[in-house]
Amino acid sequence: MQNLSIKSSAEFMALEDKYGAHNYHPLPVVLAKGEGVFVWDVEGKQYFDFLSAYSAVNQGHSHPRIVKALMDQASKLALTSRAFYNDVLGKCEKYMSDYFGYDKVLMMNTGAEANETAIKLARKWGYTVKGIESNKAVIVAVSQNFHGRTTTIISASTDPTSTTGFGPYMPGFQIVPYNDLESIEEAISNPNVCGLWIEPIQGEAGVMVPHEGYLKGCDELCRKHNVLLMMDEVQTGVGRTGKMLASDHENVKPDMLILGKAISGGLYPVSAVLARDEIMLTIKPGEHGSTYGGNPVACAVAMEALQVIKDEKLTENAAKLGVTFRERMNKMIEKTDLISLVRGKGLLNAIIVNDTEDSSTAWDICMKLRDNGLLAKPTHGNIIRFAPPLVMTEEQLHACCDIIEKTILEFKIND
Ligand code: IF1
Repeated sequence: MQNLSIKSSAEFMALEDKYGAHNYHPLPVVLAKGEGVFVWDVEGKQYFDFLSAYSAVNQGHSHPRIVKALMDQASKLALTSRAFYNDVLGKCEKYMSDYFGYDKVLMMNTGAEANETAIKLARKWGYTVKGIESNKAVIVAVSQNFHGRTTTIISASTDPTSTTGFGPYMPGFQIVPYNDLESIEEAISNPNVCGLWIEPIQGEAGVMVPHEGYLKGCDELCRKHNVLLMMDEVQTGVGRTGKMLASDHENVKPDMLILGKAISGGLYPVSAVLARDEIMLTIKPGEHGSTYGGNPVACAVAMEALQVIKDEKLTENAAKLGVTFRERMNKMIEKTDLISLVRGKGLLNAIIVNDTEDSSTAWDICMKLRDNGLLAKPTHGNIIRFAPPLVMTEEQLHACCDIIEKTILEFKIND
């Protein structure tokens, strides 16, 4: 590896600024090590990680079991492509199908690719099973969605930051208001609709939790109108919200389950779509694929990462610590005008800062949180998302709440 003699945070940030695309505005901290709930910067300062790489690191940074699975497989057989069989993919497909209760799984790499795959499956099912006229299929999505960054996915986005300057857009999407079952029924009663595409909780939009019964209502409407319920659990899945899947909070079993992020515990890009045979087998050999999709390393990592979730009871821990976290935040909110509310499920939460969306207050609070040893980042404008690894202990969670409370109660706007 090139031995650049740089070592300070400032030098690393300058390097990224000079040689990297400016498609992010990271918090100014340069990380060099991660272990469990902790990360360390290049100067050796320790932080609690309260973002978990947007809920990809549910199992904690560099979980030893997952690292071992990665290294063992990588040193044996890393990539065959799907031109040939291998001795890992079938085991992983069975493991994941049994784990989530579906007939089959289609393995991809990123959450966006899994959502793209779900779009293609829904359309193919629409034409070959539901009987929609060729090229007339419509997928209904909801406002403030986030499903990834590809040009097809942003064609269903209502966020100008995601869409401006990237047209023309893919046709075949209809957007209805979020959390509104009436508008969903009106839209999916159109016989050309093949899928309803939602997140059970909207992460990027600011941890928007729908009203009780929303998911059940969506499912019932999909049954009534013969439309596939496509559930994007890329961010909410794998124990994050205190259930294995956020859909489980309402006992909803979507027709298509879209997973990513924490199915590999942050060690390797792995994503997947799970569905019953009637849907999955509409795609024939040669009609969809990916060079790395379902490769042996991805499969070995995914099976170990998912087993860790069960073995360490991380879903139950997220449920328990989530209650503690929201109780602590609500007590803090009583002592300050700066924060208006806390919302979320399990360990996917957000606080709403009492300032305008375009103010720098949420960012400034995150900068102070960084100084006090906790890393988080604003999602939209005045909302700060809090999503620590699910391996956190009760004691560590209270230490984090102490940091958040100290930071908020000492914070002076424009300080
Ligand atoms: C970025 C957001 C979070 C996702 C859901 C699919 C994907 C994501 C529900 C795509 C990815 C990431 C992407 C990353 C930041 C982060 C994010 F702010 F973009 F929206 F978490 F909220 N479905 N979310 O949350 O998965 O292709 O990234 O593997 O693009 O800035 P991916």
